[in-house]
Amino acid sequence: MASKQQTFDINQWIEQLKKCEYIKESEVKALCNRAKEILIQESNVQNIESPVTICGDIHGQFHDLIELFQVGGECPDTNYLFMGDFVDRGNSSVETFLLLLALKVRYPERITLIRGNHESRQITQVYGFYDECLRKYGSVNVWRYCTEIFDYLALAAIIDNKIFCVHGGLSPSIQTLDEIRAIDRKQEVPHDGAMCDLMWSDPDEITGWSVSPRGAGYLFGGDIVDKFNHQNSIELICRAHQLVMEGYKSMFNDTLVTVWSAPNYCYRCGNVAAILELDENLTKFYKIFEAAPQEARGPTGRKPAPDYFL
Ligand SMILES: [Mn+2]
Repeated sequence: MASKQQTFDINQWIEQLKKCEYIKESEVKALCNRAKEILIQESNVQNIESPVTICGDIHGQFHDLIELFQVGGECPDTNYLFMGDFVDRGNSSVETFLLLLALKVRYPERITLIRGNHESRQITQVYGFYDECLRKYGSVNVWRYCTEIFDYLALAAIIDNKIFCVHGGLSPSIQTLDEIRAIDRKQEVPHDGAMCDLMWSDPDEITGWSVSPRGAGYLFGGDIVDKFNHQNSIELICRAHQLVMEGYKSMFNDTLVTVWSAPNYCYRCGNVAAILELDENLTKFYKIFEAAPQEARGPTGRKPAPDYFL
């Protein structure tokens, strides 16, 4: 007998989403409910084992995400860690986030998603995701389901207890990983404090801490990284959050690296993208890729925001 109960066909949703077709609102709701059950179990600093491929910002560039999987291998054949900023800026934040979330539900041990500063109710109302949900679904329900899931995403990850991964960077309020583990993360990204800094901070060629021109988070120098890494027995900090024209950038004698995975950011920056593959010995191998060819992406929609500072 027909019932109102939503059938849960995760494989079919993944297939649809991979074609950049968005799934029904009721299916998004069911997907988010299942994702919540999985994400709530994860630590603020999610433990991951190598081998794993680390990715930076995607920003709704769906066709470039498909290109990323071509370059890095499909999930679950390749294990993935995505370091946040799945949404905003690009034309397909809905399909991008829902595909990653569907892969998380289907292969929870094979893909890790951590939160970026754009996984926020406030930021997504300014930089595109809110408008895109409204345009594609005719209501804000999908935006509400997704932003609720954002609150459950891990804040950071640690690979083989040696490589610390976070969207933005360090915080003057945080000395140890245990202090990150103690944060109550199930909330909107605050305007200041430890949780905010992890998503907003940037490394810089300075000593100590400095005010960030972003208006949130801090700038931190190599001495801060040395101290944090030493205190937590970490070899490397891996983070995203800043456009790098070459796709990745190593700083402070290879103790910190930025990985950026949105090629030709905002469809106009002309940069290449990178992913960082770590084998079971944590040997690093960067793979560089360019934007998906124009014929793969269809007509581009709305113009990107005039600045790309966030
Ligand atoms: Mn960011």
